[in-house]
Amino acid sequence: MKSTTTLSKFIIESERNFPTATGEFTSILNDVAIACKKLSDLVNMGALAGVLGSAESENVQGEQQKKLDIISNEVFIESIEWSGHFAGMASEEMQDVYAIPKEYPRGRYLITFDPLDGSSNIDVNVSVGTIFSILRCPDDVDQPTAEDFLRPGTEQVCGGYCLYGSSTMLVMTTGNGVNGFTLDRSIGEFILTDRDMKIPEDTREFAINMSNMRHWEAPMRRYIDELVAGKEGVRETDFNMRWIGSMVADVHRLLCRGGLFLYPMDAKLSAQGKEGRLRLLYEANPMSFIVEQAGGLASTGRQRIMEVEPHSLHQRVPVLMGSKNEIQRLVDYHQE
Ligand code: AHM
Ligand code: MG
Repeated sequence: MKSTTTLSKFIIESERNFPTATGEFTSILNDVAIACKKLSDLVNMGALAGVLGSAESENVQGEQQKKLDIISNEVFIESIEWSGHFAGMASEEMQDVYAIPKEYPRGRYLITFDPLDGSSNIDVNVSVGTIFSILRCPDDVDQPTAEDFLRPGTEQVCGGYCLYGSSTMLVMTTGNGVNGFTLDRSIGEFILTDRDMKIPEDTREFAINMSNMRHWEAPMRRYIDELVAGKEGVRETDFNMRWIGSMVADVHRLLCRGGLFLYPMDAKLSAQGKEGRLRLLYEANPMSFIVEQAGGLASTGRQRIMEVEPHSLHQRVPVLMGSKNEIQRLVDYHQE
């Protein structure tokens, strides 16, 4: 019989390489995995679970919330708050830091998450995902405030996402490469299917919302103009474009076969007082951690994303990530 590696086995075996490891991380990731399994089930049931449609409410960022945004947030919190591993949490769906209820012990870690990213896709049966980032809580802090979460992405101890696509996949890094696990529904376990994922350094595929083109800055327009010009242009190659509109699905594609995921700064965003479209702490940072660990690059155009010093919980940043050589070229255009 073919032997399989479950997520738990993989983490336990990885922890054995670190003599000081306490096993706490195995437990944390198991809880996160359980949350993702529950969300996978809800997303999969769709209309049958009565979870589709608008919640008729707005989140802290003034965006329409879906019923499933709110339910996912509750499911995620409820799955991990009791464990004693976390000192606090922050989510896209909550304005302030979520304090661990008094009845549960407080732990040494902080987690930020987007429980259901790309949720505008949910009602049309297109892939969505969960994104999470784990930080160590400062030793002297018992009741973390927003300040304690404002740390650059380089301090993350784990970054991951779960993609609810044609299959459900959990992809994560703890700083030793990137591994992908596919949910085997017959036994309810995530199985290691994609060991040490690597992003090809070159690519002929990019993902961007082209409808914003007229608002982009000059370096971005130049770069995309050159790609779109194809064989007849300066690049002398035809490029292909894909845009799912779910960051998790678009980034997963580039992790599997190379590519670029671009949500640059634009004039429309700055007119709205925004510093980008995607959120730094629970979207850009964990995805950058994964992309870098898989050999890619992740930049705002002017700075490595993971080195951005956060100033607020729901801060946004421009995101340019993916295959190394193309992102480097785009960053060079920004510097010229
Ligand atoms: P959300 O967190 O409200 O779901 O928004 C994030 C999503 C990303 O998944 C996706 O890449 C982006 O928004 C798409 O934006 P747009 O609709 O502007 O193309
Ligand atoms: Mg999101």
